[in-house]
Amino acid sequence: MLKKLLSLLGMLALAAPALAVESIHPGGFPTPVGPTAVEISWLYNIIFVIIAVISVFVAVPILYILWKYRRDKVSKPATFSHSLVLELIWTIVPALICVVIAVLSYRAMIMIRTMPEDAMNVEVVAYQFGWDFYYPDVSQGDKHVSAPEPKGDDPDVSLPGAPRQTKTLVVPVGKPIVLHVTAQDVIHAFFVPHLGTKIDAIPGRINYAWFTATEPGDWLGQCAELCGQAHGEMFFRVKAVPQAEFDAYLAEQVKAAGIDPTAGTSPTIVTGAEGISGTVVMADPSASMVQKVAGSVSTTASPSPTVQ
Ligand SMILES: [Cu+2]
Repeated sequence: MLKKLLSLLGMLALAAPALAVESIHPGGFPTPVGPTAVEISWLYNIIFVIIAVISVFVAVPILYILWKYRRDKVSKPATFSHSLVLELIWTIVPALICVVIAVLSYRAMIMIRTMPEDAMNVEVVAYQFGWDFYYPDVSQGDKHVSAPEPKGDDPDVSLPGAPRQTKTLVVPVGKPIVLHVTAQDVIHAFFVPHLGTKIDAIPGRINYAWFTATEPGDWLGQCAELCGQAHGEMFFRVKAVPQAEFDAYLAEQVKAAGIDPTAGTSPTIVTGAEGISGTVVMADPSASMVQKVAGSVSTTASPSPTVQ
């Protein structure tokens, strides 16, 4: 009987990864695009498989033992107190599994948190209830190149009687994009599931995230931090286009910002806490847009209300 049970457990354990991988996409992660999304999706799948196998190994013996040792079959309880071998196994094996998950997670975290060197910078300013995207690499002094206002309604997020527009962040295919993210009012979060990018937009500070869209596409993003009445309508899009198409798009936005591309210098991009030193940044004409927004927000805690 024990042999039969073990072979059944073995079969279930072998089938579990296949079942797990099959069931991931419907209702799970969307098909990942780019290295950060692939890394997160891969980590999720591995952990899912480990958990599925553990669940089978725990649930099946419990059900079997409940049935096998039910009261009308075994009236006398067992008298042994412990088993050193069993206890060693069920302490060491879970500990090893936790170490494996920790190492894999840490590896993914380092990869996601390390900004690539040859990236294009994009600044993201979230507000109640929308998004602004800036291209600081081609901005000049006080002239900030930004993504244009949306033209027309977005059928994917519009409801009958409630048309909605979505601002689009256009990026070139294959180019790493470093996001410098802040907020004007309350905490928001920039979230594009397909690209594996999710980062809080916090007033008074600049957060960083990166992604590379490895194929052309148009993906819906949404605010992922409850931020007020219209939080559920804070959609945006990230659109990846070939480099030549992107260059033409960017040239148009540079022109719209009133910039002469042959003169002047771009703002200094600060990738550190020094970018938000309040008035210093505000007074600096070469500050980039997120530095200005982050620097203009007071991060001093408000005095606690008087309790009567
Ligand atoms: Cu929100």
